[in-house]
Amino acid sequence: MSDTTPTVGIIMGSQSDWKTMRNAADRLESLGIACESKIMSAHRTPDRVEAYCKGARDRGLKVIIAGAGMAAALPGSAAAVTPLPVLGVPMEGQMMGGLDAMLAMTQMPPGIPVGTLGLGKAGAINAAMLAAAIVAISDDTAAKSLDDFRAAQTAGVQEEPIDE
Ligand code: RP5
Repeated sequence: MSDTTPTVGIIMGSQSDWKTMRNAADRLESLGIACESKIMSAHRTPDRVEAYCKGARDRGLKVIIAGAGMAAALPGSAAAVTPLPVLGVPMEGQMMGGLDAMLAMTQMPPGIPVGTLGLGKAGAINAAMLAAAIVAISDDTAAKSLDDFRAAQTAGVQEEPIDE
């Protein structure tokens, strides 16, 4: 761990999002970057979203990862009240496979951005990788961990395919 104080906040609209968002938490843990995971909803618990996001920078967070599905307003709601970078992870869903959530996150009005990742597990993992890169800008331990991870990932790719 570069520190035990969380530098990444993972928020999600529902318990049902955790099976996806835990992939972000797991990747950050494997990188030794402290994070915290919370449930809050733009629609069901708006006061919780506002309180958490307004206080996020003062508590030491550097970036927020927000996962949500359906109307997927959580990342935008978070971005509206914090100056921290907000990375959105759209949940895969029944409506157009989750495209509804992805479009909701990408179509932010100019001035309040959400950095939207891909759908589901891949998006959650890449949100963690991007959050790690943001933290690494000002954290040498995190930067070394990220460099090591990427080098190991590269080394793990064989040159020739094998029959499976
Ligand atoms: C969104 O509604 C949540 O992010 C979740 O993806 C979706 C469904 O929520 P539940 O009905 O499973 O609680 O706000």
